[in-house]
Amino acid sequence: MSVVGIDLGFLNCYVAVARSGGIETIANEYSDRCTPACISLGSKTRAIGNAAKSQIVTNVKNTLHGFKKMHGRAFDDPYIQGERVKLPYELQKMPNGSVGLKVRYLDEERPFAIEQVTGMLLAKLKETSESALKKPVADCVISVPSFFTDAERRSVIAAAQVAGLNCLRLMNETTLPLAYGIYKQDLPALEEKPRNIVFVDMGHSAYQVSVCAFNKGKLKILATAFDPFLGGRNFDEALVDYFCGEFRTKYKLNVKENARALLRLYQESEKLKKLMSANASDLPLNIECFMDDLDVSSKMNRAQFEQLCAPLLAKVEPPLRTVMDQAKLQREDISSIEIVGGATRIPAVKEQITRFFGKDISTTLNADEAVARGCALQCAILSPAFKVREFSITDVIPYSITLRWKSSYEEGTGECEVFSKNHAAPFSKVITFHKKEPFDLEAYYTHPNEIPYPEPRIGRFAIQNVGPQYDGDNSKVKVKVRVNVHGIFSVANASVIEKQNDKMQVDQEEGNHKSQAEQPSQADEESEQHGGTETKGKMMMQDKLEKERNDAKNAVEEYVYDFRDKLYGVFEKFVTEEESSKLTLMLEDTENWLYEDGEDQPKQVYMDKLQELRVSFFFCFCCFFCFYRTHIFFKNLIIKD
Ligand code: ATP
Ligand code: K
Ligand code: MG
Repeated sequence: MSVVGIDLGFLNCYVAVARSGGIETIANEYSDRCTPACISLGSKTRAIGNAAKSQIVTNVKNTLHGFKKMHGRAFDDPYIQGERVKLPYELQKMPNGSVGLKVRYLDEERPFAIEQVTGMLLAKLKETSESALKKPVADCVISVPSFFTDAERRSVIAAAQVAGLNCLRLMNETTLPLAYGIYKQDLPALEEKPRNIVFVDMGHSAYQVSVCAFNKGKLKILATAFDPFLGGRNFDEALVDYFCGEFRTKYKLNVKENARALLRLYQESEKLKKLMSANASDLPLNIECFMDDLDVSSKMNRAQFEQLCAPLLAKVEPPLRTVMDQAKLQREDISSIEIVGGATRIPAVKEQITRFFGKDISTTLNADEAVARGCALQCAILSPAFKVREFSITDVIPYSITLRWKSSYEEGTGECEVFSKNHAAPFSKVITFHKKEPFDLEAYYTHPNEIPYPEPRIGRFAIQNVGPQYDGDNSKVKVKVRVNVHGIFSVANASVIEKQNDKMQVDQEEGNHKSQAEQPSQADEESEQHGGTETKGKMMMQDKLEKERNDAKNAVEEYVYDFRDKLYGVFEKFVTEEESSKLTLMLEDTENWLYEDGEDQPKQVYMDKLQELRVSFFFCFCCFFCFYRTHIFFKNLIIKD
């Protein structure tokens, strides 16, 4: 089993692996630890990462970048429409309403789904890790912004599948404190007051902060806050707008009409921005043969830059205030402030943070690599093959989630908030309903204007096979809802409690839980995190292993059912009859195996089986997307040269 952590950045991606007893950020074939999130397609070739970045200006319309936040969004989404007018490549509406990135590849115009695009990028990062580890890689942990909603998270997981990666956990970028805490020897003991640290990450596209409480062997995120629309790119844009204005009067050029010139201006502005971080004096901007064979030049200094970016700098403080309010902490409760992310290198950004907290900020963590390292550590913790110091991580749910229900027969409709904002995660809750007939549950983000996403609805779940009790009374229906390790909400299962069992059930509950739920709007709570307390240590470890083994087995079973559904459903038209019967046979074999030889196997065996299924599934998925003879593309993707 591999231990790989991937920082899937808007601009820059990093991969960290566990190797020779430590976590290491690894370099790609260009000896570069940073792989640009960039894909360039040509009539015969496909370049990803560094090679693609160098083609941004030469292969303008077919070089994809800046797509991270397109995940899970419809083409009509206001964010997508806003990006569309600024991007050098085209976007188009896919048949299912999602967004397609249109390029010319293998002499054919075609749109790629965002899962395919990120899938290509992830496949590249997978390759990089494979050549470092010198073995195949499947398991990994991938980072996502903490503000990603369900749809966005699901889409990233699908992209990982396209790349042949098994994402063990989507890790919030704000959980990077793991990279900090696991090595700290001087953390307060469990019974002592925790040490509170604020983490700030400003990357190219987003700004995220978290407050984290540390004790020995554990970290708990207390709150997160963010501005999903503030990052280095906004500072670049401010510079670009300024120079466009200047070049219009000085040279009579309309830069925004020329995609190539605009891209060059973006690149030079970014360089200038970085130089200004180190140097406060006047710095030149020169671009040769910019437009109409004209060389252009200008200059800027840090003071001017800060003035230009004043509206952006004013956005640094609000999330800091929010996160402190939500954690209910005063500034003096904070031991230190750790910053990561490229854009925190802007001196004025640092000043805003320092001023707010009234103390100096620390840079204990590597600003570029901490997220990838945190992911790799998480992957190591999840891997039974790796010995990592027990470390318990409690993350938070960034938005409150509400459940609504109705049934046609009863008048009963209602709603309740099942997870409050900043509730611990992952987490399961059991909610009890009193019903005589099947009913529907709909999950929503409680406050639509809190989420940076246009659709508050998460999903609809039908609770079936509910009837009255033998005496006509309501049945007691227990529904388990959860936010899983990926930060994704689901209704995990539902069960009807038969009347004769009622008493027993209640007794058990009273023994186990603090409160007993009778009202539909109340919930028993049941923590899912594995704790780090010494007393329970060993047994819990055994339980954990057994649970993982069972989960792995269930995963195979579920996959078989799901696959079969799709094979006779969405994939049906796209898979040949011959392939279909081959796959059917394989699914049958797997199912039989589960009841016979596969009944009691180690976890790894189930995981391998799952991987086998995934590869076949991937094949179908490819056929599914192959409306227009795109076989060749997918061959490129799966067969390594
Ligand atoms: P995101 O976290 O939004 O997905 P990312 O992880 O790809 O994006 P980072 O690699 O953390 O982003 O940061 C990239 C940004 O940091 C770019 O805007 C880059 O110009 C900026 N940056 C890097 N170094 C400096 C510097 N020395 N001064 C100013 N800005 C810098
Ligand atoms: K990054
Ligand atoms: Mg980042």
